[in-house]
Amino acid sequence: MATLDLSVTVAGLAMNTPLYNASGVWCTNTPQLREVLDCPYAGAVVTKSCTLAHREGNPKPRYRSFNGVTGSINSMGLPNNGVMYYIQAAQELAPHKPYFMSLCGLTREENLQMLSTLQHDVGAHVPIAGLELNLSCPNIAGKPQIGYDFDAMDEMLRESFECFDRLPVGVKLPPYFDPAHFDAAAAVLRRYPAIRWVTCINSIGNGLLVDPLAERTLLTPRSGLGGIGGASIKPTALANVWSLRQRLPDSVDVVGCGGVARGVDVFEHLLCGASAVQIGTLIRDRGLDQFRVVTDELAFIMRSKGYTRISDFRGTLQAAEPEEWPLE
Ligand code: RRO
Repeated sequence: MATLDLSVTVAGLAMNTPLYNASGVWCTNTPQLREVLDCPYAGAVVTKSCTLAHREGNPKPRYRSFNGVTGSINSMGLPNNGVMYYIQAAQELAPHKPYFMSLCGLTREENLQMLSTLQHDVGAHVPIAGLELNLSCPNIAGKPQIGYDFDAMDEMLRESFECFDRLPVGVKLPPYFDPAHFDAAAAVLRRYPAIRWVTCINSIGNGLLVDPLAERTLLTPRSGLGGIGGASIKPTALANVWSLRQRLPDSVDVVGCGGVARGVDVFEHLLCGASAVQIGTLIRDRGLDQFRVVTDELAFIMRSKGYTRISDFRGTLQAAEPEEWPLE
């Protein structure tokens, strides 16, 4: 049997498999980051989005899954250990695979301060592979998602690249639901050739889950509103991966995120043009061994189709054949 090559690159950084954790899942502290780094079926790790200072986040309950891995809702509220913690974690862990830091300052000044620290105060020996600017946290009261305000996003990126240029940078985008918004987001992103990847998508913001027996919301913070993840968001995630892949130059990788419960979901993300695929709800609810399960399923699909490497099928999605007698 031909050996399979599952290796990919994101921003030119080599990964032995296309899978890694979604930011926020299994990546808040050093032991969790170490576990992802030690997992042979994860090709990289990305940290929990961080702020300048440690944050406790929103009151609990702030995370619930529903129907197995069909869905999750969270209003974590950016609980994290602060930017210095994740810089030190990189140093301590000495990762042998890409270690991405996710940044999500509460204000513009906070983002610029974190970037300035990373630009000037972190030695070249600290093994951070790249930075992801989270433009799409849905869960902070009074802080709208910047990815939905194209002027603010443009301004944020302009200021960020004015003060930071020493590592590859990517952005985490919110889901878009209209082709005009894919166009507008891509137009902003194309203005910044330094952007090396976009991760699509963050959770679908401000869903509401109701416990009909208790007649209460499932979550406590923000009247129960929270970001929706899990299998039910796959169609939106795939639409975003595909649409941004079509609109961005080849120098920008698209990292898929959203709706991965099985290997076939990863296969679909890759067909839509993803360079790598992150897993959130499944790992959060069922554990890191799911990287192995999903990889085995992806490998089975590739073998059965005669593919030996990801580039054999990545981005090759075709339109449905027109039907002579459509059923609908
Ligand atoms: O911490 C959170 O509440 C959170 C963040 Br920063 C994010 O980007 N996406 C999400 O679903 N939750």
